[in-house]
Amino acid sequence: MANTAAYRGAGVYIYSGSATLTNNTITRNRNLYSGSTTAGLLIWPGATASGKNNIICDNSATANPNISGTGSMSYCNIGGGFPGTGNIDANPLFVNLPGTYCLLSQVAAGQSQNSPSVNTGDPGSAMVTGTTRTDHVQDAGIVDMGFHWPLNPSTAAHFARLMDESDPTPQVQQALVPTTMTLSIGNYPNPFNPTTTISLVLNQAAVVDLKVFDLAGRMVTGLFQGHLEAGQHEFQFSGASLPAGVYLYRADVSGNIVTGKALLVK
Ligand SMILES: [Ca+2]
Repeated sequence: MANTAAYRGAGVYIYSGSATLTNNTITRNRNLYSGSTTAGLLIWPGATASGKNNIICDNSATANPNISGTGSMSYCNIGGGFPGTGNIDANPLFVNLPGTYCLLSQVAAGQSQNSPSVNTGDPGSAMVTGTTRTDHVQDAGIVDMGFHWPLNPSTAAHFARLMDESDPTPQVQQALVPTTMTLSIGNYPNPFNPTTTISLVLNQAAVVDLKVFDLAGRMVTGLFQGHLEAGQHEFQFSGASLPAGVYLYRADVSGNIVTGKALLVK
């Protein structure tokens, strides 16, 4: 999968519970949000993941681009490395062809060398139906890491369209965020000196990033970053050490932006 996200976990974002990932290729995911973390596989605190035979490489984010969180991975190729039996950190040598991509370079398919992810999956894993080869031949021997494409190239092209998000617009994680998000934000008192309370009301749980900026667009302070349950939440903003003037606060609520103005008088 290759996607963009406005916030975190552009590829896979495991928000709660426990997930198992086997034979996935998670690559070329990008986070466009400044300061974002982990574009490949993000395992949120409290959630867990286990998996094997995955390729998680070449994702792009400010920090921990490929994976972060608590997980048990084995026989995976993970950029930057990850502890676990059989894990490697190596260029997977993808071969991209029209209609498909992220096939593994394989001598058997005519390439000059084998990808390090060929025949290095878990030797105890059952063989996956499908191919990682450019010549559309069923995987054989020890299972290869990564996604196995359908043997029929026309079907593979269909999968490519499903999985390749070429739209550069940041995407909200639709599968994980209910579709109807309603929210409101405000502050009181306003005008204020020296402290005001910013109130954010959510109708559902969300990942929130609340910051304050001056009129020149410079960030003054970050007030909150993390998960919030549905309901009303209050944050104190102190202007004690700031010059009088207008300050803008901005909350990114799982990709939805709300803003407000606070006037500091002295
Ligand atoms: Ca193999």
